[in-house]
Amino acid sequence: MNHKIFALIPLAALAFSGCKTDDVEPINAGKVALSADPVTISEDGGSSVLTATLGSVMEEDVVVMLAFSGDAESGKDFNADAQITIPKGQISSKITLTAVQDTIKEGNETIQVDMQSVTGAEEDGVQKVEIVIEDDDVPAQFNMVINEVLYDPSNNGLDGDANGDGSYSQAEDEFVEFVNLSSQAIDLSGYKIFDTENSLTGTPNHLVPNGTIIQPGKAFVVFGGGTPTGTFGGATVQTSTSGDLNLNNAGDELLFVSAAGDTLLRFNIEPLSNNPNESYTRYPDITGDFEQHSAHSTKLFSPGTKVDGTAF
Ligand SMILES: [Ca+2]
Ligand SMILES: [Ca+2]
Ligand SMILES: [Ca+2]
Ligand SMILES: [Ca+2]
Repeated sequence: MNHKIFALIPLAALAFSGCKTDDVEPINAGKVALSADPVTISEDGGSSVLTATLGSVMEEDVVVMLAFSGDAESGKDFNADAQITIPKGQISSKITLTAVQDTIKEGNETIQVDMQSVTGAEEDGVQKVEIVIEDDDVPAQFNMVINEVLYDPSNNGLDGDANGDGSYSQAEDEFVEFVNLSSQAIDLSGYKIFDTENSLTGTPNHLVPNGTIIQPGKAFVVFGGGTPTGTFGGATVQTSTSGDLNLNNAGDELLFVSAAGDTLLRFNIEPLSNNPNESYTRYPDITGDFEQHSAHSTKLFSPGTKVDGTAF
């Protein structure tokens, strides 16, 4: 039947060559989104790049007017243009927001950036970003986020082998991913992770070893156990000191507690208890709400990296 195969190949090739990529309009064509990077900056010379990105290029300039709110004041605590212009034919444009140094002990301050108006395109839903200015006149404040949690690794073959050690284990492949949002390194020595059961007994599921320092913007991943194998985006990777994070698929809570005993972060699994066989991740990373990982990726999880696989 070889002749049939030979007959089919040219037809398939013709079909592909006749299909231009610009035949298909993206669903966000004519819409503009806003992002900020990084989302935490130091008062001491820090800056963040605000980017307006179109879903498709436009034939006229697109002008995005920004509105700043929050407890940081424009012109006093930071400086930024209130306008981003995307020239016609370009997909995006950016401005830089810069922190203003002072000697006032005001604590960390927050800037909310919203789109006040858009000319030449349409705001893609509600676009807003939040930027924190870290005061360098007071001791560094804790500023980490839980970005991804896998409490229900898939038991289908090795689909759930999140720690990459070549075997699936419900207890070992569970993980939690943190990101240090601070512009300063943080020493997590003696910090603890508890689930609900262990918080009652006082024995942590994980006691962070001495000397665990997470650099600014970098990720920290704790697996239940096993032998984590891979690069994990260069994240600091540990396995739980108890051998089990023991995150139940329903009705459990994960607590992140400082060495001094203060509960700093909580992740409540209950609202997300639908046995997804994949992780829940913030989307967009860091700033978004928790969503199932595969909604935004071909992967079921991304320990140590952003959803798209790039490093923090
Ligand atoms: Ca200062
Ligand atoms: Ca200050
Ligand atoms: Ca494994
Ligand atoms: Ca991730």
